[in-house]
Amino acid sequence: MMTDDTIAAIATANGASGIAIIRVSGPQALTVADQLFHCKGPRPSERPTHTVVWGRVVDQGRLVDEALLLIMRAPHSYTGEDVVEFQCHGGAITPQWMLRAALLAGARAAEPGEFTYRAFLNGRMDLVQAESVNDLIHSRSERAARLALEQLEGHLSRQFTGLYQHLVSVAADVEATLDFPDDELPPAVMPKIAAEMDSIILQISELLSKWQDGHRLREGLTVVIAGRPNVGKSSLLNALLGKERAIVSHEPGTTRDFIEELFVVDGIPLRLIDTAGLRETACSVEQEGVRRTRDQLKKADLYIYLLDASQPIHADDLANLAQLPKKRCLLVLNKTDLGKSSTPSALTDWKTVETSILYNIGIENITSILTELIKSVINYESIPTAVISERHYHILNKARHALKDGLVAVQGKTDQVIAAHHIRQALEQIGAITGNSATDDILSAIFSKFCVGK
Ligand SMILES: Nc1nc2c(ncn2[C@@H]2O[C@H](COP(=O)(O)OP(=O)(O)OP(=O)(O)O)[C@@H](O)[C@H]2O)c(=O)[nH]1
Ligand SMILES: [Mg+2]
Repeated sequence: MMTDDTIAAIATANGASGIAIIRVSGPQALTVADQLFHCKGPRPSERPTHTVVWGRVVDQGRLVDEALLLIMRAPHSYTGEDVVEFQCHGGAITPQWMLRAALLAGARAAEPGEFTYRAFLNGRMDLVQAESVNDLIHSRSERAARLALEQLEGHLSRQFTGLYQHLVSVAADVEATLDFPDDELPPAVMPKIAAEMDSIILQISELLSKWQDGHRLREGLTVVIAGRPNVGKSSLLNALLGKERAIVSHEPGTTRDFIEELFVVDGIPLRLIDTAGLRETACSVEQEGVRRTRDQLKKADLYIYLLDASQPIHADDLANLAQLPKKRCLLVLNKTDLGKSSTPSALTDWKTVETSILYNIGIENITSILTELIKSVINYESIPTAVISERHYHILNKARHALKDGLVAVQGKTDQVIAAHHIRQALEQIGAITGNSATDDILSAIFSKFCVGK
């Protein structure tokens, strides 16, 4: 990516919309605006920063659109460079014309993430904050968005920066010991360094322990809907989603391949999975469906197990339930409109909801118990400081390894040079998180995931 040229992109989503925004950033941004934008009074480049002006965009004598122009001069802009934004009419055509006009006036089409990359290079945000921009855009639930926003505000960056600075001071201490012959080193020095390293390892471990929560919050919890054929699993999926997503039929064995849909409860994204009914069958396609259901059952976070309440419980149900973790499972006794058989005593201490999904009865009770279950697998309190990115997780793990090796060297007094080497490694790792020591490869891997215009 180059940064001394001027880039342009449509910053809003494609499709019919009232307004679209064309963003231009770089040293020539105001020149591009001067060429395209015709307004009363001074030209864009003669106007102060943070002003808005109405005018017409004209490309080679042809009117492209009426638009508002926003002027944000360096360094007070998203990228830290001169930025102009055209607010024009949305839709499939006008924004494309506007972009083409900006390109003809001297800008270059931006690559994905290039605006945020420039913001990073110009010190407007660190790498952790830049990543959160992408997380925010792709958030699938309110809580995930709030977490990304906290990260953008620097919450997580501050923790990493603190860690980095702590590590820098330990590294300096260790390097200083290298200048001493072993027998002249004051005896308190190495134990103090070891204690510092220990506390950093602890901090990293704490961050890592919260990763699971952050990760679940972003990717969503997997909730498998299971049970014997024909009990109403697909009906439940449809009722929760409020749409006819899965085929429902009175024939047992209707669902074969599993069906996955996103469903948000209490701000947490859930990946609801409707599965093939569990039974022995001669049909090879259904057998494959049942095998896939069992696969899903092994890796789910939460379970909804349906029973036909009007029928006496089947031995298979008891066998299936014995495989599921009681604390993470909701038992749904469906078809109560057809009558109620008594619940076996073995199931009385399971979380249970009675429903008649066909008549839309009891669905809210399912969502409220799901909320309780979610709380049992995600620690809501720890979320604001959760490490959510997989990249951070892997780097922190490596840094912890390096530090542990370093600690062994310090404690065993094997060799301070080796200890210093491990600490430097850890320092480099943590630096790669915030961008203090990120390589070009890391940077392009991060920013290429962005959409164009961000
Ligand atoms: N009476 C009654 N019928 C229901 C209820 N819920 C679902 N059904 C009916 O039961 C039949 C089976 O429903 P599905 O949702 O297809 O059941 P399933 O568990 O997905 O079945 P498979 O995909 O075959 O495993 C359909 O005819 C539904 O209309 C209910 O609460 N009461
Ligand atoms: Mg089904």
